[in-house]
Amino acid sequence: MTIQQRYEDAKNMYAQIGVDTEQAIQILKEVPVSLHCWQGDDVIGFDHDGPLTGGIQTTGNYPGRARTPEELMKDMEKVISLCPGKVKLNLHACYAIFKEGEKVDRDKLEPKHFEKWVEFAKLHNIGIDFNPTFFSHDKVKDGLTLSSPDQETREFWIEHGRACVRIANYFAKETGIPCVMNIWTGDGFKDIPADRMGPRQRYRESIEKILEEPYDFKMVKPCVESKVFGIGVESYTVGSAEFTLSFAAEHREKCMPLMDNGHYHPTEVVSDKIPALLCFYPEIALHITRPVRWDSDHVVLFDDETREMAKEIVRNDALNRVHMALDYFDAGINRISAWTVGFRNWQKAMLSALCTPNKDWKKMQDENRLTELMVRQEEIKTYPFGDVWAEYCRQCNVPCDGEWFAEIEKYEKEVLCNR
Ligand code: RNT
Ligand code: ZN
Repeated sequence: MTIQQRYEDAKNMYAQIGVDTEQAIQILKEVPVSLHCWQGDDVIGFDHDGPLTGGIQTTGNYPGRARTPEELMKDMEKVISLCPGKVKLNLHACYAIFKEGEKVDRDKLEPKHFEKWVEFAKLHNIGIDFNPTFFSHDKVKDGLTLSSPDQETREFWIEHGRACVRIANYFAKETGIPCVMNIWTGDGFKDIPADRMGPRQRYRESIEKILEEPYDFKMVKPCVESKVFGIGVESYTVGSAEFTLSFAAEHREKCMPLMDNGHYHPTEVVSDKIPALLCFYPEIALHITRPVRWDSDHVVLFDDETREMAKEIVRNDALNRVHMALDYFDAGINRISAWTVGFRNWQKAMLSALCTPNKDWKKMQDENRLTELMVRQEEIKTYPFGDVWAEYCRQCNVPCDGEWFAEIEKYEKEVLCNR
C-alpha cells in the first residue's frame, strides 16, 4: 500500500470520531516554529573563544561541529530539507558575522553584522527570531550581567540589549515577519545570597531600559525567560518565574513571558502553565526542550509531556498566540539528527493534537462524563496517526520516517567527518 492509500483509511477512521485530518494538515503547514542555530555548534557562536558560561552546558564530543557561519548555514539547510512545516531561524547575538578585522564588542553590534543571516532567511523565505547573548563573555561580572551591582557592567549589558532591539527591528523589517527577541540571563548565585531583592530591582530597571529602545510590538516581540537554577547557580536565580511573569504582566503592551519547559522543578509541567498564562496574556512564548532530571536540554521526544503541551496550544485555539522555539543542545550524537528529531517531534506533537476531537472531549468534561472521556483518550492512542504523519511529510515534500536517516548518514560521511 502507498502512503496515500494508507492515509485514506486513516482519514476515514479519524472522520468517524469527528476529526478532519486534512484540515489538521493544512493548519499545521502554516504554523512557524523556530529552529535554534545553537544546536549546530554547541552554543559557541562566532564572537569569542572562551567557554560556554551562564549555568548551561553541552556535553559530548561528536564529530562535525559547525565552526564557521558557512558550515552552520549548510547544516541548517540540511535540517530544513528534512523537516516538514514552517521554519523560523532562531539566532543568538554571539552568531554575528564579522568581516576581516571588523570585530566589535556586543554593546556595539549593528544590523550589518547579521546581513548574511538575513540573506539566508530571505533565500529560504523564513522569519528570524533573536536573542541577546548575556553569557560566555568577560563582561559577565561575578556571574551577573543586567542585575550586577556594578553600574558599568549593567550599562554594557543594557547597551547590548538595546543594540539587539535595533537588530530585531532590522530582521522584522527585512523579512516582513515578526521577530521574537528573548531576554535570558544566567544571573544568580551558587550559594545563599544576603540580598535577593536588590538584584531583582536592578534586573527590572535594566530590562526596562532595554525596552526603551523604540520598536513596534506587532513586529518586534521581546520576551523574558525565567529559570529556576543553573550549574554553579544553584541557590538563587534573579530572573525567577515570579519575577518574569510579573515583569511581563506589568509591561504587557511591549513584552511577553517565555516559558522554557526545562526551567521548573521536575514535577511541574509547562503544559499546565500554558492555559494559565493564556487567561492573562494575549501572547506568550515557549522554549521547547527535554529536561532529564534537570535543565539538561536533551533532544525533544514525542513523549507525553511534549504532546500535552501541544494539546494545550491547539485546543485553546492558541496556535497564533504562542511563539514556539526549540531550545536544546546535544553534542553527544550527530547534531543534524538531533535537530531533525526534535523539530519533527514537535511537528508530530502538534499534528497529533490537531487530530484530536477536542470539542467533543471538552463537552464530555463539562457534562461530567469522565468515564467516557478516559476511554476515548485511551482509545485514540492506538489510532493510525503514523499514516497521517506520513501524508503530512509527503505533502511537505520531505522524507517520511524511515527514509531520512540514510541522508543523515550520507551527510555525516561526506561533510561532517571532513571537518
Ligand atoms: C538557558 C536558557 C536559554 C538558552 C539559550 C541558548 O537555560 O534556556 O534560553 O538555552 O538562550
Ligand atoms: Zn531556553
